[in-house]
Amino acid sequence: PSPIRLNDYQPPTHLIDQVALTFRLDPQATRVLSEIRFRPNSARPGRHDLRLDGENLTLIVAAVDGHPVTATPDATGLTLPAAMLPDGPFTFTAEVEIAPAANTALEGLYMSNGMYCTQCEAEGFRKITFYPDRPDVMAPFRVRIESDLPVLLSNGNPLGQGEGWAEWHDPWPKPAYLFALVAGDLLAHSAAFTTASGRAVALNIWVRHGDEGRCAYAMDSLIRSMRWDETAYGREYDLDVFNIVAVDDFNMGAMENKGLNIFNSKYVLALPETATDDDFGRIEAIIAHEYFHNWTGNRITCRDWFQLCLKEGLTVFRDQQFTGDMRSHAVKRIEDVLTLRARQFREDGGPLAHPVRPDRYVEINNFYTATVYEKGAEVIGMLKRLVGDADYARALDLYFTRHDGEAATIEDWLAVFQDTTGRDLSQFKRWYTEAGTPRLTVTEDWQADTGLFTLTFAQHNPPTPGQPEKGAKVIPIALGLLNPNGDEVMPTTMLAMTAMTQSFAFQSTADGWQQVVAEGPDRVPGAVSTRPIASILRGFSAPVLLERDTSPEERAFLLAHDTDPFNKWEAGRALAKDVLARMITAGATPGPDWLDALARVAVDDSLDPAFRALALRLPGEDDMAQTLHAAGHVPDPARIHAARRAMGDAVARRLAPHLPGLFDALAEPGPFTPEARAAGRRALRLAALGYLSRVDGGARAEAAFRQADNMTEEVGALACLLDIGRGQAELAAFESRWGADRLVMDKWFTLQLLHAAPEATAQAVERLTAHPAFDMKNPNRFRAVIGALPGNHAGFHHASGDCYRLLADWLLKLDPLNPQTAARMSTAFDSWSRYDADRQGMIRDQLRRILAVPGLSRDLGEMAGRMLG
Ligand code: DPP
Ligand code: ZN
Repeated sequence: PSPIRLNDYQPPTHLIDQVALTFRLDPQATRVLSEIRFRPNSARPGRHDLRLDGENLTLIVAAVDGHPVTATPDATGLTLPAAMLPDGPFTFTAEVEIAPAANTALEGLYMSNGMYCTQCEAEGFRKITFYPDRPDVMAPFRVRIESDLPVLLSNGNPLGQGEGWAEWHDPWPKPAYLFALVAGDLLAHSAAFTTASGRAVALNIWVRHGDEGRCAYAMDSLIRSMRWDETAYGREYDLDVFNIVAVDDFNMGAMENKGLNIFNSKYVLALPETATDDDFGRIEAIIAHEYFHNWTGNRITCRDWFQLCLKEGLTVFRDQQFTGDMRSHAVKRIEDVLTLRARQFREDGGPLAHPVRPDRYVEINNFYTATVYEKGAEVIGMLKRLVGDADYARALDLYFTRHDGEAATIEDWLAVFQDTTGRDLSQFKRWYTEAGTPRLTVTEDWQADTGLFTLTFAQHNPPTPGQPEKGAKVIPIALGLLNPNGDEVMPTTMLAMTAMTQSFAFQSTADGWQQVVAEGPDRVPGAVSTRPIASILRGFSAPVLLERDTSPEERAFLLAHDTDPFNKWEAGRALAKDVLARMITAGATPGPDWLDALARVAVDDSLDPAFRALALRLPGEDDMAQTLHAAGHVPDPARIHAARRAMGDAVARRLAPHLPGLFDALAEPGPFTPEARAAGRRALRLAALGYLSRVDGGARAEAAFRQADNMTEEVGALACLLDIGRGQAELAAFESRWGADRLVMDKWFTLQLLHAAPEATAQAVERLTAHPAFDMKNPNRFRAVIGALPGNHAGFHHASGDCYRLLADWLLKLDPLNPQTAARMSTAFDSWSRYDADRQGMIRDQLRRILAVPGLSRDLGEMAGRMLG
């Protein structure tokens, strides 16, 4: 199939004033009746055919203003020729039949555990009825549902309900991708919310019977999100009801349908005994994310799917701010950067690299990526850093007033910043249009006689598929200076780099260290001073690879003294990666300096336990493979694995005297609470238990597993045991305790795969996929096993190539049923070019094998093709 291109965008030929839908639900034969008020779009003068999208629909009857339509649908839709359309407004009516029970792709209207639900983003509505399925066609919807099921939901406000029917009306014009319908035997966990201006909103979380007791945390997160958006962005909710439904079979995390969010049950249901602290954190973040879409996505939507980052980047940015406010900005930032590097930098450095705003796609579902979401959020963070908080707030206010009710573009988004600040953002826009992670190198110069300290930055923007050459990016570089005593002598200062190479000079003055003009008549003589220590790219102020020739002593100094928590962590991280890289490439052993520095952080009670837990986490194997590859090495997965284990053992021996004390002191008194402070203590306690298990043979972890009264510690202790090759009895106990709980059992599947020995990983896949509870049709279960495979780096890349073959086998099995999830999971192969020729050949063989399969989906076909290059 040929790609769809941004440059080919044309406004719609017709707009819609009103949509009325009636659903007569039936698993095999649902009838959908539609009545759509069209009018010609004045932006497209002249008379045009009206193209309606439609896939897998059986057309029963259609008419224009009551005159039967004789045109017949093709495989992707129905064209109403201009000749049969009136000059002015007209009503198109249609009746179609669809089979939700046969819909395994989970796109459009489908069934999950006897309940009907929908997923229409990006292009699922065309599997429900004939419609111009594009986001720049927005309309108010009225929906009637006919079914014997007790709970019948759609978007907007309820109009009425009776025996076997319900009606809904959504007054806010919306694109079809935000349409939703749910019908099932559900129970609600309910609460009430009053908006700042006094609107009473009924809040409901709808779940299957038996799950109603697991909704309290999601509801609490929703209420906090609604309040936060009022105070942080001045955005209020705009309907009388807000419904959330939890669904077990869902391709994504959740979906922001207007007034009726549909969630993967994994991101709703939680009790202390079934959900980990990470689960609680993700529930809070995703509930917030989908709620925030009500303004950034729904009230203002995207003109076309190339603009996906307009809603996703901004909404991720907003949910990150929210989590920072709720928990800890420092910890949140570190976690976000870890994810960004692991997922987005990886994507940006391989064959799947694409700009934050792509300019072509074959299948839009393949562009719900780390680049669009996470780098999209980073770009907004940079914009905010460059213009400052006050102008960011003014620009957002302008965005909301100027574009409310519209389908907007990245150009519109940048224009509100330009109009607010008077800045020219044409260079900044490259962040949206050019792919690849910039490399930023820095060199330092110190003139003792003049007291001038100069930092010279050079940026390199590597080529990516289809983009050999790139211009200089605008890079905000947050900088602080410390003196050798460890005192901060220049607080965080934002430097804006705009050239390929650029110097910034600093001098000690009567008012402390300041940026100065390096040369020329403005130069004032500086005060006598000593050379400062620079803390560069504080808070990870730009998504770049910073390359800095720093001594281990300077890194240890920053780890001990930096006032910026991100850079403090980053210094420790860089030290650990240097040590590990030398262990892998030169067979070195970890030196006492690094181990001592790590031990000081571990026992420093003045530091947040969550921060200490992050500092104790060793660099991951995939991260090391990526880092070594970037440094010009060919990573050997087996060596990386062995070296990382040796590093863990060395840390365990060095920390051994402190570990029992740490572990015991961090036990939480009283009942479990999911809040951040307690979660941070548990994270450090489990980090200590992990190292302790390497020196005590697992005795404490066994006891911790038995005594755990929450899932965080139960699964955490089990992971410690599996990590040292034990835990078989505990796995069996876990299975017999949780066998009936799908969400908990997903953890059981994943753990075994992640902790399988490299040579036993393929067998683990075979054993787990043969388990009676493995169900490839359930995306969570498929992700729990097959999706976890690349997380076991040494196993996945074992020299036998068995796991490559197994992954390809499973992708090909899933593709006919659920192409979207198959395509998503195929990205495990995107790092092939890092490895040796044998592995490259084996992976490429599997990609070629996939590509050769007749009838392969557009989704998986596009991915395999792009990865082969
Ligand atoms: N728009 C959804 C989200 O990111 C994904 N389909 O929230
Ligand atoms: Zn989103």
